[in-house]
Amino acid sequence: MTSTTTSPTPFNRLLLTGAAGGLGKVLRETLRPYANILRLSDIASMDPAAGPHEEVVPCDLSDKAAVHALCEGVDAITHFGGVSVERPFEEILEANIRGVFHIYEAARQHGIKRVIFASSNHVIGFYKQTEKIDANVARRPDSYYGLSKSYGEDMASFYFDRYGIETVSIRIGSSFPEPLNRRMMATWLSYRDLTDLIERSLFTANVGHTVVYGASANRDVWWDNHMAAHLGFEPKDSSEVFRSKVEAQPPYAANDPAAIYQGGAFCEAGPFDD
Ligand code: NAI
Ligand code: 15L
Repeated sequence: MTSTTTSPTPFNRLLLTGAAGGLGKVLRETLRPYANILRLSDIASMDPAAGPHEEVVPCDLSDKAAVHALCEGVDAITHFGGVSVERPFEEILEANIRGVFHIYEAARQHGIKRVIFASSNHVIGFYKQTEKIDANVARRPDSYYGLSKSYGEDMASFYFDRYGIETVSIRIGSSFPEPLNRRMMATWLSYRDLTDLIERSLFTANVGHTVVYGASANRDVWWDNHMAAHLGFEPKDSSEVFRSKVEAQPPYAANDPAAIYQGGAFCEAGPFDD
């Protein structure tokens, strides 16, 4: 695969799903330079459109016709909407599994050629924290949620091979203002590094389907991004500045999944039907 990073000429209309969520609120601001019009969508209510560069289009991702209408006139999609934690399978099925299918079908029908998919470290959550893995390892989902992200990555791969729709699937670690616990010292992704990674994912040519891990330049490294070297992602921030604050928390018990597995507590969430 040959790639060149082009200077970011803004898209005319960029869709951001999940715009009312934690990351969506951040990206609503930071993605502004990348589009003449940012189309913001969520099932939840959000602040009304602030200016002529924004459009708010409410949508339930599980509604195929609504997603088709949502994607009309769009040039690229940053797909961050969906259930973002472990939940009963039926909830994950509607928002994440049907939702990602609806996004790709709409992309195909509307001729949209670039998708950024908010995947997650939970597609590989059952790897041990002592292992260093790249994007070629077999996935080891740790939850129904992780399974849905794994399915989303397969959907991205299929729609590239079959229809030439390019995707960067970002296996986001933990993207919050700061790491919230000891595990997140390794998985933390600053908002600045997330935005830089999305910019590269939007504007690098010939990405095919690229899988990239989204972590800042933290001291402890579980993920090797050599398979995504063409994106040129070099994180600037590090969780190290939060170490003394985080390590003031009590240590994990030796058998706590948060101390053993990359996916931490997701490895023991649920089941919900018992
Ligand atoms: P969040 O839960 O704050 O935001 C997700 C948004 O999706 C919410 O506003 C929610 O209303 C919306 N949503 C849920 N079901 C929907 C449906 N059926 N139709 C339309 N919208 C729906 O999550 P956050 O942290 O902002 O994450 C954004 C994305 O990034 C999610 O896809 C999440 O899985 C992914 N991600 C986030 C990580 C993080 O550390 N923040 C780590 C790994 C992945
Ligand atoms: C995720 O995929 C979740 O969306 C987020 O809320 C965090 O739990 C994050 O992973 C994490 O692993 O810390």
